Amino acid sequence: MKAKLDQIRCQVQEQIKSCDTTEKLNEIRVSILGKKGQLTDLLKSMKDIAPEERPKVGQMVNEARAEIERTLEEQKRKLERALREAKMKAEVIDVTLPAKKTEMGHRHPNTIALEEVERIFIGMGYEVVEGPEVEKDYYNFEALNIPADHPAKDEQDTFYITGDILLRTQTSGVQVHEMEKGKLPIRMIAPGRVFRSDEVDATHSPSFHQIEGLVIDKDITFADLKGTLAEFARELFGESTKVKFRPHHFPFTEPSAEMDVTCFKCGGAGCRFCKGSGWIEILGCGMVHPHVLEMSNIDPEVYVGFAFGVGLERIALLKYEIDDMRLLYENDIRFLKQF
Ligand code: 2NL
Repeated sequence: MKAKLDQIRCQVQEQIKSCDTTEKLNEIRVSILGKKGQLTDLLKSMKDIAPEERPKVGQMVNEARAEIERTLEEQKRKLERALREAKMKAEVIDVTLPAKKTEMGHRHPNTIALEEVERIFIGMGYEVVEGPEVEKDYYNFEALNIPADHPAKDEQDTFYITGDILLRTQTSGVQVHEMEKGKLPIRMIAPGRVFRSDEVDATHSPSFHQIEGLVIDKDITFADLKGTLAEFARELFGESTKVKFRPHHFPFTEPSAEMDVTCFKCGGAGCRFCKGSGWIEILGCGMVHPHVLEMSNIDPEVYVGFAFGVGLERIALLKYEIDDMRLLYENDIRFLKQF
């Protein structure tokens, strides 16, 4: 019996130690310790042993069993550790490998131009205010002194949602809301998307962007308007840029003007870019009409102001020498990457 036991122990120890998977280890466990295992069989043959010998033999079998279980457990841990180490080795990251090239996004020329304009006016103490793209007729037209029969109000030019709700055609409404708040003085720009019922071509789009500016304070004069907008032009187009103001008409300003800048391509000599004139039209402006102030509860006897409006796409097209506005809306990354 003892010889048999020793034989099983030796043989099993060998088997276990040369075993290389946990599945095989399990098979060994079953073949030795399982219901029909060798050790179990041995216990069954206890009945053939003299009763006084049984406790001793029983103890031996138990010890052998404990020993085999220990070895099984040890080998199992060894195998698991080896597996973990192999896995870690396989997962090692080679930090010297060249990185994958990721496609980077790019700021849109409109965004670059807008941030530049905002930077200039913030530098002069202006606040940037945004407002809704859907507006009441009152804030888009009436409060700006645009009469009911004005051609701009025609359905051919304006997208109406209902009879008196529309997609704003200018960002002036944002400024009317600010004036109504009654907190003076005001020094603000209102950038944003505007809508006009235009056909798409190289210079038109039904949706584009505008930046309007408004200053209201005591003792503001046309000289303040000129100085401010001349400085804006110099910062945007370069120190040597000159400006000129041509009389114009807007219902919301009086007097009104359009401002031209010297062509930054030819410096004013005349070229293809400025169509030979040496000047490029850049914005509309004027002194806020007294009636516009009055409608927003500002006393035109005490307060005066100037305002201006400039197309963002126009600035982007000029600054980056783009000759077709449609390029700004196609979002072709090969185009956008250039700016
Ligand atoms: C243009 C130029 C302009 C304004 C916009 C304005 C706003 C308020 C009061 C008075 Cl709240 N004016 N904005 C002034 C002058 C020109 O835009 O070419 N518009 C069609």
